[in-house]
Amino acid sequence: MAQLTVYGTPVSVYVRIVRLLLEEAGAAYELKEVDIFNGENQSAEYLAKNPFGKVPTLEVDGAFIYETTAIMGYLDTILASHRFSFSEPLQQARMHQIMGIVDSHLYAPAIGLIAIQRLIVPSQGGETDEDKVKAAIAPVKTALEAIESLTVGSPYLLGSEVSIADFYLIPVFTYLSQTPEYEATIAQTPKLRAWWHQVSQLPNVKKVCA
Ligand SMILES: N[C@@H](CCC(=O)N[C@@H](CS)C(=O)NCC(=O)O)C(=O)O
Repeated sequence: MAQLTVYGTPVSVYVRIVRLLLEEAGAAYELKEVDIFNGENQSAEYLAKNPFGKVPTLEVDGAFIYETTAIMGYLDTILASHRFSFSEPLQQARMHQIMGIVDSHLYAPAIGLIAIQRLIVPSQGGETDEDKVKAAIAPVKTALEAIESLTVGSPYLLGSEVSIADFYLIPVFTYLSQTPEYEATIAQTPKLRAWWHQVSQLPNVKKVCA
């Protein structure tokens, strides 16, 4: 079995995405802290593993893989025989659409703006920038409503089996659901509301996203 090491900060959304798959697959792995809050991700040592200074990076027997989509595809292949993706082409396309929406349209407003301004800034003694939060609500709603239209929603986003699409969305919901903007952003997404109600209770979600 390959030796797996995840480099990153445990509170990172993308680190959590990778760890959800690892935990669900029952894999043995090591988590090595790279602190994105003190700039450790910009150290020469870390940039040699990931030139963009982002977390996570996965080390497999001395080889480094970065970009979460690549890491997830790799781990799904080596650990789970593609159990967390689909052989049916339309379902596979839906899964990739949800991953792409999280990457390109949801992460920045939901995490970079709402969660940072509501949860991180005040915890460090700063004041929430209400204008930034307000401006983020519409793009978050657009992204969540798009995901809603692609999903089955019960119990998992794409049906009876958990997939990489769920792993992508769960860490975003973990943070968004702790903010006062949550109710407004999910007002038009009843399937996602029901989905979150169920998946937030899963033991590995509690373990990784606590
Ligand atoms: N495209 C990257 C994005 C990863 C990402 O944005 N990670 C955030 C933490 S959730 C990060 O490293 N932030 C630190 C920084 O930007 O300095 C991936 O898919 O892995």
